[in-house]
Amino acid sequence: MISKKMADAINKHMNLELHSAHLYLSMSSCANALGLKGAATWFSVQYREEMAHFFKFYTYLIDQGENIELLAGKAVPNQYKTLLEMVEKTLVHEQLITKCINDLSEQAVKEKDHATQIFLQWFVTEQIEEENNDRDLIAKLKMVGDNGYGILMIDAEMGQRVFTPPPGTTVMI
Ligand code: OFO
Repeated sequence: MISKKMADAINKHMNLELHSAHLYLSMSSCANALGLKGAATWFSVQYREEMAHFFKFYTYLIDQGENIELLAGKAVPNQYKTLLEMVEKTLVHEQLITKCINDLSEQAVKEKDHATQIFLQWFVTEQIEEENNDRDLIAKLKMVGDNGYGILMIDAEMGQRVFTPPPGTTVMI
């Protein structure tokens, strides 16, 4: 049993996760256009992670007997000058997602909705990792500045990232 208010808030956030997926898929294509194949891989893995997050929310609402509502997606930017700009924008976006997850958690506490509180715990922890990954990359990119060799080293490292489906996700991704 979930309140209408809680279900609506989760539905809205589920759509934001889908927006995140589009944002990172677009960044993947922009990284590719800059000749940074490793970064393109990193962002495509990020895209798949966001789709997994989307499906976690989707499945939760379905399991709670709710009908999901897909809201029309907003267009995402497709022009970035540098990899640093992309990763900085990624961090800002993830900070917004963290705030949204915290707001959902607060609402679940207020409503004494224990099931939703437990469900959201995974996302609370996940957001620490998401922001941390971005901060690490920003620090490295600032360290190398305009040095092409340094950027290529970071690009090669980013290309090592592989997608690991988060626990409880289906094979829909
Ligand atoms: Fe789903 O964590 Fe990023 O947006």
